[in-house]
Amino acid sequence: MIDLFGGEEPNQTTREEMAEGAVILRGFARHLEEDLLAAVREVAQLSPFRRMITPGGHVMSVAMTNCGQAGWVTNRQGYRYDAIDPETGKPWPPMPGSFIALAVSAAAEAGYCKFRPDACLINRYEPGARLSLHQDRNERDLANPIVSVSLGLPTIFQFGGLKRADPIKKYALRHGDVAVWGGPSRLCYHGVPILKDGEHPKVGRARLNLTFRRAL
Ligand code: MD3
Ligand code: FE
Repeated sequence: MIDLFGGEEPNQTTREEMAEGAVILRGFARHLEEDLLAAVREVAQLSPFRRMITPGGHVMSVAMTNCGQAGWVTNRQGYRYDAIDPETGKPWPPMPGSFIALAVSAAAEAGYCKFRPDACLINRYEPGARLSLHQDRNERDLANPIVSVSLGLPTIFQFGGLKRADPIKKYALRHGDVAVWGGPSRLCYHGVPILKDGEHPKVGRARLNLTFRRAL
């Protein structure tokens, strides 16, 4: 086969607008899959995936870890961002360079050219895991968008409105898709239904989601 791109994949992406301020960049992270998966493994070696306890006392079905200056944590006391991993007693692993570059370029592509993440929450869904409908409002300045990267098994993401009872739209999120949520969409309710069983060639029986935030 003739190598037209000198080994570099072109970052060929199609945009799908979900709502004002919310866009899916289809396949935006695909060419980075190897780097991203290796970096997830390195983070998880230092701060392992764990299932946290909600303020209501339930064990979450999604396993989580973090990297960056701040990490999202929950326990009986509530939700918060913390510089220290409560499991290791040490700071979260630094955010890998490949993560920062991807989050900054995806945000810029979506029109948020000043976004600089300081927190990356890594969610791991195994078959049966889900994340019920919620808003993300623990970040200090809600003017900053959230960038999310999907890897592994696909899901049908649930995207609602500013009120819990607003109608829900559904969007497939597949391996390599990046979504950016900002402006009027930043406080929209959203959730992830029960993950169906399957096997992804690079990720195995799981879906990984990286969410990049400006927390502090
Ligand atoms: C829409 N994660 O970690 S990412 C979360 O796939 C979370 O793991 C999901 O919701 C996941 O909080 C969804 C997509 C996402 C993230 C933040 C949003 C959608 C959003 C904030 C506002 C509106
Ligand atoms: Fe969320």
